[in-house]
Amino acid sequence: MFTKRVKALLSSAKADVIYITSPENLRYFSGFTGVEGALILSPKEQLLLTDSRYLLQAAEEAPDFAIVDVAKTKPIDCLSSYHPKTIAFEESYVSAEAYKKLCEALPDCAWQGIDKEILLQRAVKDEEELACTRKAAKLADEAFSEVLPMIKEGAAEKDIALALEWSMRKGGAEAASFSIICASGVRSALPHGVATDKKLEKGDFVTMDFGCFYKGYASDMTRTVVVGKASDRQKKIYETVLLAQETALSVLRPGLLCKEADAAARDVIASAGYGDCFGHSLGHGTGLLIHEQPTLSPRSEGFLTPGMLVTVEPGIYIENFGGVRIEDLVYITEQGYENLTHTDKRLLEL
Ligand SMILES: [Mn+2]
Repeated sequence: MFTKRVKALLSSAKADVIYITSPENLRYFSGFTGVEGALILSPKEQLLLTDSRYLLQAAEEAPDFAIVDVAKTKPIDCLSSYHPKTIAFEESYVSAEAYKKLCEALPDCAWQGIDKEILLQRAVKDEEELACTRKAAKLADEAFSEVLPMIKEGAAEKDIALALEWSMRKGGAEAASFSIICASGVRSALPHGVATDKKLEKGDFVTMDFGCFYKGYASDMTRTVVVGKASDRQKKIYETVLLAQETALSVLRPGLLCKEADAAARDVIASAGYGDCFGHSLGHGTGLLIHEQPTLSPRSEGFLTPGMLVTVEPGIYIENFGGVRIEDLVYITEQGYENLTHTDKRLLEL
């Protein structure tokens, strides 16, 4: 019996057989959460090939798939048994070495990438994926309010990052969705300043960018606070980023070009005089990976559709001074969007 997701992929692929090996796509198409295995999909059948470490788990997690022990049938022999003329595969995942071997084993076969089709399919989430993401976002919100009392002069960035991760994991997350960013003082000008031993000082901006995986789905949020009283310059930067973030949110709706969302935030930052201080794109999709389609950047070609998850995260970064980023994770609906991040965005002076 074909799963819905496999059916959709088979109808968009123009190959005789589809060969999938990345952990995220194994999981997406079959439900199997092991990190090594292969899916071989054809109009005839859907197979999950894996080794003895995972055979029982595979049968349990992927009940709609025929499970094949790779000790008995190697993926390459299985593929060749279809006598395919074309095989679709993940060209951005398969290593050059593995690709060479595949070509040598099946010299008359044409290999074509299927990454684009898969990313498009994964960009639109179903109810179950939304529910997992909603929970992951909630765990991040809860971690922030739990850790808030700790954010004060003398606390180490690393300890704050660890406390955020501890809280999310305690709440049921499998892991942090990336190396948690906690960057204070001049370090907050580093958009991806992973936490260090630096201690928070009076007057520091503190940018915390974090999230977790819940049942495989990532969340992502950022808040920036000030230790002690904010200066006028800090207030102006913060209010500009907040206005940019809220302006971008206000235009989100199905049909909007991804680059229009980016421009909405970028224009606010530029007209406040900080045009050179916002180097990254406005946001990205999330899902089984922390960065998925779509991308909200000035170069994006796509547009928003209901079911997409995107982050909205403008920032201003000033070398030798500091930076601010504010990020929410939102779900695109038929009418507009739903914000999955609920932590307040007014400037906190701690
Ligand atoms: Mn992000």
